Amino acid sequence: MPDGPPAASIERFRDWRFGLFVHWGLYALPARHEWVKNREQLTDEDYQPYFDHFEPDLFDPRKWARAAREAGMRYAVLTTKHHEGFCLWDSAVSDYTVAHTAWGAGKDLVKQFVEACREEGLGVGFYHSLIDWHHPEFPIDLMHPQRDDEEAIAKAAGRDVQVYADYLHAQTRELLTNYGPIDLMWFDFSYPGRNYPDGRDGHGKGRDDWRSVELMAMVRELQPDILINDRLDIPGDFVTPEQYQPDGPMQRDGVPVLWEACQTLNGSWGYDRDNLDWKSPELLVKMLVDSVSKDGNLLLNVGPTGRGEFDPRALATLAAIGEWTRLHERSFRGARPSEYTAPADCRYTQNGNRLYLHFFSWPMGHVHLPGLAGKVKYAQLLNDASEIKRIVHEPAQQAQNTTMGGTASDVLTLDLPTQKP
Ligand code: FUL
Repeated sequence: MPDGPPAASIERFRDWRFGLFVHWGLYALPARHEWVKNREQLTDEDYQPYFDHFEPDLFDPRKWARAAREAGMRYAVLTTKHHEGFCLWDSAVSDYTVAHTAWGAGKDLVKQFVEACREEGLGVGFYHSLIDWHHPEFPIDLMHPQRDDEEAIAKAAGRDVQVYADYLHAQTRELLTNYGPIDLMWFDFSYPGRNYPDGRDGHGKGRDDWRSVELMAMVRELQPDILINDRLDIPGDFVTPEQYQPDGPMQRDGVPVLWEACQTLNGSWGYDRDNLDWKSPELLVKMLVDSVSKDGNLLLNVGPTGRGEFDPRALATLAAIGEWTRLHERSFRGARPSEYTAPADCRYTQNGNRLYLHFFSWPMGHVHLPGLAGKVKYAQLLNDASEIKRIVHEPAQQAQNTTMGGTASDVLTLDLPTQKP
């Protein structure tokens, strides 16, 4: 059994650079964050109406996949099951699935999603939650919705998390057996202290609740080309900074590691109707460029509505990003970081012998590029291929006077339009 994925899977993932995350489940109906069950300490009974009313009549994953592709994304990751426990496929080991809803008899939304991605030429990833607030053997721990309910805790005393682990393994096996080759397995998430500090649930520290090593070995056996993320409490194939951009290329134990930043459109992963805190398309493009300049990917999330659509705000954001990616694709797809250090508020990406300079704020007339004198044959704006006419190559001595940073390396100066084109 190989320890890791083949190099071709790694390079394909690095080349994609930009993907879609989809958080979709029953929580789309309350429409106030995917952790609503936990945050509001809802019981299964409180949550039942969302199961009863799950009728996503507008669900059409081809529309999702098309929107992703037009935004410039090349892979998509779907929440097959989030912490609430509801499964989007017809799992043989659960009744808490779409196929058991009144609307969804016989339906398998994961299958439809996979087919839609393949039709649009997108890579496919499965998000799968380790946490399950519905499963009868999942312990009531400090993160559980019933954490303050003494009666529920007393009743849950005999729960056996290993029975739950069997379920987790069986479901993972289904997901990786029934849908052909899958590119990414995105587990979420392990956490310390799942037991009560006083050991009330009968487990001590250092438990192996998910049987992570065994789980990962099974994933590799079923899907030898797959990449697995890092949230199983053991090192995976790629790391997943959440809602932040790392300072530079990421490392594990001093060695570069594959990584993917995941970011929301508005602070919630699941559909959150009243959340007005939307990130601008401009900021999101900067996050994409920033990731690529540091050799990472960006996985950008949409939380579809309870009817199964991307809401107009999400679509507008994706469309605006798509305008940028259409014109600037070669600066990020398949791109790698550059050996040069970009000036302040800029990022470099590189594709072959072409170096791309991205401005996070438009410079005042010209820009000085340390280390590049004599190395650039031709310069142009990428959006319209218009030539940058005046390029001044200065050796280090002269450059000392002109560069703001006073660097000792040779400087290239480009004159730019005064207005951002
Ligand atoms: C977190 C989860 O708890 C969030 O709900 C979301 O799925 C995010 C990507 O990972 O850890």
